[in-house]
Amino acid sequence: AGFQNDRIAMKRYITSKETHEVVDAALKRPSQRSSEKIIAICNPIIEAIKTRGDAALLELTHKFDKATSLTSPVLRAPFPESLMQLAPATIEAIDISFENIRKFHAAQQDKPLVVETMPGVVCSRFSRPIERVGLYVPGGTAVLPSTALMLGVPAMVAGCKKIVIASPPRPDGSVTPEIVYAAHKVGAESIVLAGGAQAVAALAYGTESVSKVDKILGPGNQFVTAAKMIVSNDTNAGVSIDMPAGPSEVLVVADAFANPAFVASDLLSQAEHGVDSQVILIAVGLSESQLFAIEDELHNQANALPRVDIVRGAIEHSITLVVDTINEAMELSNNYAPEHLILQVENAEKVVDLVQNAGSVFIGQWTPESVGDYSAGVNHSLPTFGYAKQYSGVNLGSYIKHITSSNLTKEGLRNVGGAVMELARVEELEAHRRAVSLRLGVA
Ligand code: HSO
Ligand code: ZN
Repeated sequence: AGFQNDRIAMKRYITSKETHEVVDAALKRPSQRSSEKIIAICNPIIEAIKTRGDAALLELTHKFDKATSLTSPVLRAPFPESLMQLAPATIEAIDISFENIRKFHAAQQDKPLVVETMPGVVCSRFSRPIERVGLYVPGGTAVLPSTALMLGVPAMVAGCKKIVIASPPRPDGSVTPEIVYAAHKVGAESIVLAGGAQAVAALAYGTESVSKVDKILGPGNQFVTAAKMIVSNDTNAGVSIDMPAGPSEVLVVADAFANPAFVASDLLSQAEHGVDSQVILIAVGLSESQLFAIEDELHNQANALPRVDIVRGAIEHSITLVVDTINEAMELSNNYAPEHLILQVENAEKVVDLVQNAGSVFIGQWTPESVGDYSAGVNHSLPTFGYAKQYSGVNLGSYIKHITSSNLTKEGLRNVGGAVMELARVEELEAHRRAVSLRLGVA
């Protein structure tokens, strides 16, 4: 009982009173179970799928998802209406979100480029969709039909020919109707009723009933992530992945203009994802009483949440950093490279100029992260664990390859041929040089 009454509070650091080392250590992500161990668990699972296909996939699903009644690992489109029975309000919410996500990702389509680099030398770039994509929609402590939309809508917009969704079934062998409805809306060809490394392997190599794909996207636990890494390193699989994934995280920058209740609600909406989630508050020039107001809100709101126990776990390794200026705040934020960055500060729009590393930014007090998680139109599949330093979140480009072309006239070959022949000579690749000299009738 004593435990239940413990105050739910993030550890507080006044950065001006701490060394750099202490602040950096405080901003370290909670460490992950050693990836070697996870890889050692995943390898035999992947091998089993490769060698025994559907039979192994079903066995593993029976074992890990307790769906012992499941007899076929794949549900093929068209999906029966009976599997997408939803309340009208749910359908409306999915439809609105679908449309906003569609609009935002459709606008990301780039036009073909054509550049004449020299007279008669025309270089072009055009795009084509990746033909077959596998979208992993996690199960676990929450059902995430929103992830099916975030991964599926851009695939549909990009024009991917085959969209395969994989998601662990419920113990009764069924998929949540919201996921089936989302799969139907994005035009998925099938739903693979499996999770974990086994689902990833099935998508990478194909089985009797699972279609092999060219790219696997979507978040997942450490086994899913490790399996994605393993299959993408296997040249025999011929499959790529979106990005490495870690636990979800948010960093909120708040100043005296921020509403303490709003700030707390944003921290908690990320904290409820999992005990391994990390939430960080950077408080800019807040007084003791302002800090206390946020902490009080956090404690009270947390205790009213159904997932308070998960929140407690996440908050245990979450922190507040108190800084003096917005520049300090943004420097810390850029170093941390948060998946989600929420700016609840005066002139939040201006502060966006200072953002160097972040998955997605939520600007101003009327923009909770949850609108981006579901319905605003931006994608919620974002780089975590500091990977926002080098990765973009899932976007239309994630489903597209760019192909370049060159097209020369004889005049063009005359204009550029000298450079080609000289570089071929330097590299001592005579056939390269002759492919030009022969055409131009020169020595
Ligand atoms: N915040 C999560 C996405 C999500 N939230 C799904 C609710 N459902 C990771 O970006
Ligand atoms: Zn979320």
